[in-house]
Amino acid sequence: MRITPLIVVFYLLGFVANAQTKNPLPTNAQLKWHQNNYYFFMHFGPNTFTGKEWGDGKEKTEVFNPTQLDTDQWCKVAKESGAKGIIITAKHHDGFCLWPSKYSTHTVRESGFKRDVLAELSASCKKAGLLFGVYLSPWDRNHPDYGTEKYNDVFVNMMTEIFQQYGPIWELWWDGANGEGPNGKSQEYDWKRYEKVVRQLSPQTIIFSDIGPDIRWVGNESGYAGKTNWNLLDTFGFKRGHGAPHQDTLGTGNYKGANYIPAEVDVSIRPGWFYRDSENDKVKSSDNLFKIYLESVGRGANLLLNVPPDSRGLIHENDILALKGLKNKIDELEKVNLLKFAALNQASPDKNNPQKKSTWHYILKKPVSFNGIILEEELKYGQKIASAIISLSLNGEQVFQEIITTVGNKRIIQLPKSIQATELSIVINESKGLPFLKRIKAY
Ligand code: FUL
Repeated sequence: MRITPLIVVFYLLGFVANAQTKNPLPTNAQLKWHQNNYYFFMHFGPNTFTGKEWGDGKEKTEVFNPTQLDTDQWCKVAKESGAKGIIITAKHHDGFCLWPSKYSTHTVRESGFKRDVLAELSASCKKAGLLFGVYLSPWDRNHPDYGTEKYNDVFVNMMTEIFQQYGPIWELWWDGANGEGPNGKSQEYDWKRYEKVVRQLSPQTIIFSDIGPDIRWVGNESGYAGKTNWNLLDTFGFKRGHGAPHQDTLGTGNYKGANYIPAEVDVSIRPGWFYRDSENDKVKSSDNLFKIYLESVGRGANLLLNVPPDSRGLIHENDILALKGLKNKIDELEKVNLLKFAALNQASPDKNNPQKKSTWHYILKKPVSFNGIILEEELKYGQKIASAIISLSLNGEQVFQEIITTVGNKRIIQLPKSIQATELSIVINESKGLPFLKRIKAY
C-alpha cells in the first residue's frame, strides 16, 4: 500500500478520536488521595479574633493572639475522629500569613504572637502520622503588589517557601474566590506558572481548585456530592477564578468528561468557616455530620470537614463531642460484614478475575437485619459503573430495591430503616467496559 498524505490524515484523525473516547485514568497520586477520604480543614487567622469571615487585610497583626495554641491537640482530635490529615489556611483572603514569610509584612512575625503556626502544625502532623496540607488564597486583600505582575512572583515565592520549609505537602488548595486587592486592582493569575512550580517542587502534591488540575470543588459548601458522581470533568473553555462549570455539573462530574478530576466536599462543622464564640451552640450534631459523611464519602467524593480552632488556639469542646459521635457512627459501618458467611452464587464470573463480573447474588442461611450496603469500585482502570440495581429479598420476595448511577471510590447505600432479608443481589446493567468492584459489604 502506498502511504499518501490523505491516509496519514485519516490515521491521525482516527487516533485523535480514539484518544477522546478513552476513559481517563487517575494518576498514582490521585489513587492514593482517594484512599484518604476524610480529613480536616482548619480556618485560622485574624478572623478567628475579629469574628469576620472575610478580613479586608487592614486588620492589625496584633489581633492574632491565641493564648494556648497547641497543634498537638488539633492532631489528637483529628486522629481520634478518624480524619487522615489536616489542611490549614496558611493565608486567607486577608493576606495574613501563618508563617513568617519573607514576601509579606503581614504575618505571625509582625503579630505579638510571633510563633510559626505552619512549622508547629507540620511537625505535629508528622509526629501523629497525619497528612499535612495547605490552603493558600490567591486573592490577597493586603499585599501591595496584588493586581500587578509582581504579585505572581510573590505567590510563587510563597508557595516555594511553604514547600521547602514545611513539606511534604500532601494537598494544596487554591481557593476560587477572587476579588480586588488593597489598591482596588484585580489580578491576572499566572496559573500555568503556579502549576509548573508546584509540579517541580513536589510532583506528588494534589492540587485543588474549582476545576482541578487534580481534584475539583463539588459545587456547594453544604456537604454533599451528586447522587451521580463521575470523577471526570470537562474543563475546556473554563478558566480558574473566572467562572467554573455550573455548580450542579461540579457535583455530578461529566459522564464522558475528558479529564480525571474527582470531587472534594468542603463543609464546616459550624455555620462559619472561622471560629466564633457566638456559634458554640450551633456546632453540627453528630447525626448531621454522619449524613454529610454518607453524602460525600458515601457518594465517592472525599470529605474535607472544617473544624476551626478557637481563639485560644484549641479545638473547642463542643466540636470534639460532635466529632466523637461521628467517629462512632463511621466505626459502626465497618464493624460487621453480614456477607461473611453468605454463599455467593457466581452468576456470571470472569474466569480471569472473579471480581470482574456484572451480577452478584449472595444467599444467607437465615434472615438477618440489613442496615446498608457498601460498594467500592477499582478505579485504577478508570471509573466505569454507570448503573447498578441493588435488591434485597426475604425468602424469595423482594423487600428493597435501589438503582444507583455511579459507584466510584465508595458507595454507601444506607437503608431508610433495618430490613430483614435472606438475599442480596447486585446487578450492573450499564458500565464503560468490564465493571470491577473490589469490595462488597453489608452491615
Ligand atoms: C471560599 C472562601 O471565600 C471562604 O472564606 C472559605 O475559605 C471557603 C472554603 O472557600 O471560597
